[in-house]
Amino acid sequence: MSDIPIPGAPAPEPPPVEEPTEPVPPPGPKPDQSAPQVRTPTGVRAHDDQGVNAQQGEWLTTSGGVRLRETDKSLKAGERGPTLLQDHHLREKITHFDHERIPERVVHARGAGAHGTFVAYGGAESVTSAGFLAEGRETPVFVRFSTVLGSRGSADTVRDTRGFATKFYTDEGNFDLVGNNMPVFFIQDGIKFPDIIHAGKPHPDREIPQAQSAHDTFWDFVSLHTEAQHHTIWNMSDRGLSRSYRMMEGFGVHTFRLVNAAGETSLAKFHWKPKLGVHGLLWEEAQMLGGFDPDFHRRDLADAIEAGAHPEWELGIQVFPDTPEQTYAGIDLLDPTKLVPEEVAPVQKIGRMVLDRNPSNFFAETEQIAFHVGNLVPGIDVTDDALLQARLFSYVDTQLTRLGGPNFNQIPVNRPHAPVNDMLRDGFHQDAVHRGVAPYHPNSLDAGCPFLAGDPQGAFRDNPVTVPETVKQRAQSASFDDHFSQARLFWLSMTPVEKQHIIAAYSFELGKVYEPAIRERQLQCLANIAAELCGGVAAALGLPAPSPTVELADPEPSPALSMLGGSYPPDGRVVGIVAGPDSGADQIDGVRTALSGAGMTPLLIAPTGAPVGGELAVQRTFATARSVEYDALVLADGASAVAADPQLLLLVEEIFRHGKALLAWGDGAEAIASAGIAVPAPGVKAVGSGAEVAAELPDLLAAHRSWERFALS
Ligand code: HDE
Repeated sequence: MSDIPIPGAPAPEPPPVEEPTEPVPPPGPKPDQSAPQVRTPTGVRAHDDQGVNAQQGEWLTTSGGVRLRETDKSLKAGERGPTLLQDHHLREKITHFDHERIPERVVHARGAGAHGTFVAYGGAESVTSAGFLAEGRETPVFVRFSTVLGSRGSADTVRDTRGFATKFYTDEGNFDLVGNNMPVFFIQDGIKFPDIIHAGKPHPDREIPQAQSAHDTFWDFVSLHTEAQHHTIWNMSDRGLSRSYRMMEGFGVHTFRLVNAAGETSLAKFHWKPKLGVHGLLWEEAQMLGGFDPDFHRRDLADAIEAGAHPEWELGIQVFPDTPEQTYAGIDLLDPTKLVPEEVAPVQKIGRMVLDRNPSNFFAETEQIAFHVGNLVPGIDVTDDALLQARLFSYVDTQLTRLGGPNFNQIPVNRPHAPVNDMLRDGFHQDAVHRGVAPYHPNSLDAGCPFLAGDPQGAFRDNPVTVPETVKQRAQSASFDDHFSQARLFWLSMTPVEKQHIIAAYSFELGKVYEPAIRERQLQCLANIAAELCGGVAAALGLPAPSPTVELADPEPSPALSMLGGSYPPDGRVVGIVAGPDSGADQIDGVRTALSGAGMTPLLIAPTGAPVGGELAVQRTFATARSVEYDALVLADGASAVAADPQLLLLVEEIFRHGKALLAWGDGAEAIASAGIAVPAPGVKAVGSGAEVAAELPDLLAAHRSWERFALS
């Protein structure tokens, strides 16, 4: 029988450890340091090459390297007397501790990251000279995913936009693609950013609610500043409730300018397409997870990578001619509240990214990584999008406070893999010992070094764009005034069940708004988007549905905007296996092995923590298992013995209510029937033996949920 370590499994009892009296080389990892006990399908622990000891040497020292003879008692005047100021070791230890925290990001404070590799397919050479996009070129990357509004300790599963920021450590320097999981933004001009964020953050008097948009100030702002309405409908869709960071699209949002080797320019939008499809949580699941597992997305990403289910995305670009108008199919490419439907401008795939390594230290890597939209490589440039222009300023500025000075690019996770000769000097946290006397240009003392690259290798190339003679003004073009047509496009592109979720989301959020005038103003915005949407929300709020104040044509729906449809692999999907007290260990072990082999993560659930069949470690008891953790539930033969247990009934009922797969073998089907659920039903199946479970599950998980189960009103 194979022995597959399972995430969360009780660690084997360590031998009693006595405190050594002689220095010895650092011991191997303690069981509680070797987080989650998951193997790759090949049986190799992903962490093995990283070194998990907190300390590398044999002796405990001060930060000055002096060996310590005591660290448990402070220096006192007598056994019971006051502590002496001269205790340098105490002061150093406490002082360092006092300064362990740095300011959290003002937005996107809550996040998780991973290392990986990007491999270019080629094909982009005709539009960009960026070396890392040349065919076959491999580039190391670090990706940080995040929510926007919440503080660093907030729950992962709140309704929000998600950040999707990628640092490419290219041979030509760092390129940062600092995007979101939604292709449009709330505002058209960066000068409005503090306003939208102040409106979305907790109210300044009580500092509540945390990581929520369901409150007065958010809806006050977006209903007044109606260019936010398009982004807002994306938030109210299931895109605002990602199932996993691994199952999100990513978007550069702005239009960028690409430059090829001949100096020809085109405009482009960046897209990340996940191999696992785009999937959401249900609102009820998201709310439950906020309590049961606030770290759900962090855990999911790290567990999947550790288990060898490495998340993958393809990078794609939509390319447009660089015309003086900078529009395409009537859409203003400088307006970040607008997208260009994929059916109008197809997304051309130019490479693939795989995330395959978890950070070794969250603070050093995920917290200290500093993205910057101005980190551009030759061949990729910015446009005059007024939102992008403001971002070019903000991302360096914010690090000066957050990372404590101007040398944050010397922090290992930020360090370019290309040689750096920047002539920037001194400042807080200067790590380098620069030599010589001529950090200036031009110089003769260093033989003129370093030299300027010039075209075409040099970055920040000023493309010969004609700027018409104009006047200084705080204004924007009239094309930016259309705030509703693309929100309507989004609505019309949804399937019925997605529309139902959007109505429910607006109803919930506006139901939490106290000020009647704000609710009514937002209903007016919804009337301008679609009568069906407005009617549904108005009915839930018990308010009359207003008539539209703008006349909108019906755009051609864009099926690419819907999350439904398609069939996806089960990589990293979490499957609960419920065993009864007398379930046989052999069959259950066989099912677990087969599920792990197929890329899924099985968790064994039993009434108590007693090993199943006397030998299989249990990961969840009925007291600790809750349905929201699983994508599917399997009821093992022998589960009928506990079919009447209220905790199991709740588990089965919630899995069914949330449209997730239920599978049973042997008498396990009785546990499903006890919950009043017919077998078979859509996504509910009984099979003859455990051997059939692994063969059936991928099909049941392919569409994420059994959407047929959701009755549409
Ligand atoms: Fe950001 N944004 N942003 N943003 N943003 C930051 O930079 C800002 C915008 C995005 O994982 C901050 O290092 C302004 C759009 C992501 O570390 C800050 C404006 C998009 C992340 C900042 C925008 C983003 C940030 C906070 C309007 C999608 C997380 C900490 C002009 C395309 C990066 C930091 C990470 C982070 C400013 C608008 C995405 C303050 C002023 C549009 C994914 O500099």
